[in-house]
Amino acid sequence: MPLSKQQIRLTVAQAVVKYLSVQYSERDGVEHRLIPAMFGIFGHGNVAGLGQALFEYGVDLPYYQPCNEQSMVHTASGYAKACHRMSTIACTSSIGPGATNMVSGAATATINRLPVLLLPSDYYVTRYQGPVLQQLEHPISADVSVNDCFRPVSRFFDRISRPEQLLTALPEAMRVLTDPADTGAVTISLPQDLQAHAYDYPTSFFEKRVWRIERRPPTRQRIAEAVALLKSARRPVIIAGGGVHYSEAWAELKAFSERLGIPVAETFGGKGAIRSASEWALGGYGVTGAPVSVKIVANADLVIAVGTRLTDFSTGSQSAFQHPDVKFIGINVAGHDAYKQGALPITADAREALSALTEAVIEAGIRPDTSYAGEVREAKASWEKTLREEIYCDHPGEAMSQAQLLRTLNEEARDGDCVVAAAGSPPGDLLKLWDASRGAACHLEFGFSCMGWEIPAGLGMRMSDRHNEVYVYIGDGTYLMNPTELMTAAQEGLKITVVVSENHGYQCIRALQMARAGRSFGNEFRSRTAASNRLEGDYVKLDLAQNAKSLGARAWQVATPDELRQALQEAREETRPCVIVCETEKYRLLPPNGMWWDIASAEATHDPMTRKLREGYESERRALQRFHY
Ligand SMILES: Cc1ncc(C[n+]2csc(CCOP(=O)(O)OP(=O)(O)O)c2C)c(N)n1
Ligand SMILES: [Mg+2]
Repeated sequence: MPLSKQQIRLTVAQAVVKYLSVQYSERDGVEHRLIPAMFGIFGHGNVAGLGQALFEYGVDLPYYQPCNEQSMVHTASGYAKACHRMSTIACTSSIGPGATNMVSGAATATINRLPVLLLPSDYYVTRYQGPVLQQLEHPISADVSVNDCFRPVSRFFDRISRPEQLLTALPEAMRVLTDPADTGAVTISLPQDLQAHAYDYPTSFFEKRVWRIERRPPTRQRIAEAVALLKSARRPVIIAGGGVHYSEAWAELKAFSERLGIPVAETFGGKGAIRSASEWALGGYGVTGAPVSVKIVANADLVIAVGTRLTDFSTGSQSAFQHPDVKFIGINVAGHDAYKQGALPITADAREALSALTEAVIEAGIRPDTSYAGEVREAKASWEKTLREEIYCDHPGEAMSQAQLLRTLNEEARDGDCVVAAAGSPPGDLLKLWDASRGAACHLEFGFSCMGWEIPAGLGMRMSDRHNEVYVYIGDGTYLMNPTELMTAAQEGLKITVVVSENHGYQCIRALQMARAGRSFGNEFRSRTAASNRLEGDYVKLDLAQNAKSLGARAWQVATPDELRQALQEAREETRPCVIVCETEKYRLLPPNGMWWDIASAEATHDPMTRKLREGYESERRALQRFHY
């Protein structure tokens, strides 16, 4: 039965390409192409399907070539993050390992609520060929494939088994990608034979379609309830998360904070939510945040969480909120997050909720408490003193510290540039030290904290902005895990500047290990010694700069802040991808801020060191942890 009079005969893969080429997003009257490009690595699963389709129909859906399927998903989520979720990139993989390589990318995107469209290939839908190369056969479930691994890490999953299913699957995929509460990885599994099967699709399916990214308004009743809480609060604080960026609620957040005199602490996702200098900005907050924000939050009687998931890094594993009568307001597009901590939930877009709240408090005549302003000022001044005297200073006989590295990078970054980090000590260091009020944005992926996200995500950010510098700040462990997208950056002439802190190991994990187990084990890049049969020998000599050169980058090896500054200035003029390897002091990580994190020491042990640490852990847990519901 024809579905409409006008039809066009296309393969399933050609229909996907044609459909994606005409999808748009729109918010506040501004339209963007929802999916302007597709990344992919071809194999037998997609070369004759999507590969052929991109070649014949891909004029408006340019193809990009990554080096690794996980990386291409990271590129897509980095791109989406920089576009504040208005656009993303599609990713096609072959079946089997190509598909499963995308699973970590999918989880990273979903946890960070970043839209990505994944098109893994799948086994033969027609079955008569028997198992195809790379097919996992499930003995009692013939319709299971490795692609079922995508289900828990996707916000929408469909396996297409007939060509006409695209008519419902693709619109639903677009709806989820553009829904602020539901968005994340969307996976459409495409059997390899089906990709090449033809069907007479209605031509109207390929007409331009615009998907509005809705701003959900708050209800009047919730705003009134929030005003009542604000009226009686003496020490309110705002915890700003990634939702502030995604909603582009920067001005509304600042206005609300300044009008009411409420200090703002920023989570990893929310870093830079206060974009210009403000006496109420407390900077980065959480287990690795600045001590000033930790102190103010600990004593707050009203915590207003805006667009944050409140993970353990923000709650200090439920030790952070110490005021005996602390109350919470949760502003979030997702009900799941708005209700956390037993909060008064305002299930709404951050910008809408903050402007409604500001209007309502003005009407209610609520005035800021001036003594609170003095306290905030003092706490900030004391942190600035610590920075000057203890953190940025030289330590004789030691290599450059990561704090000195970061200060140099911060000083060299200009308005419009951005810095990217996800794992190791870099995201925590940036959260604590990066001054976003200088104009350079800070994109931290700490939802999944996926080592290897940084370089590909930086590439995605570069794709969204070809003018400003994109700095990727990573550790040596992270560089070793995934440097290969430097080749894609070179291939596309997309410059990113990667700054690597070479401290010869997974030093942030070693520091945690020393605090909780008390013994260094398995976290440094050292060779095996015969005596202990452990990795306790010499540090392995690496030449990461040489490695980066081999992948098409220009590279520098530096040892001092001045050398780093010089390299950063040269990198700014460069068109190729750049990698600056900085030797840093191994154990000179940034000092902790006093916030607790529930990482348990071993409950049973013969090691006196570990036993002592366990005792400390238990007494801290008893003293600090409390629950809010
Ligand atoms: C894919 C992945 N594997 C493991 C981890 C756990 N992990 C977190 S940080 C880290 C060490 C990172 O080392 P490096 O990049 O050198 O940074 P440093 O700790 O030295 O600052 C590890 C292994 C992770 N976050 N992601
Ligand atoms: Mg390291």
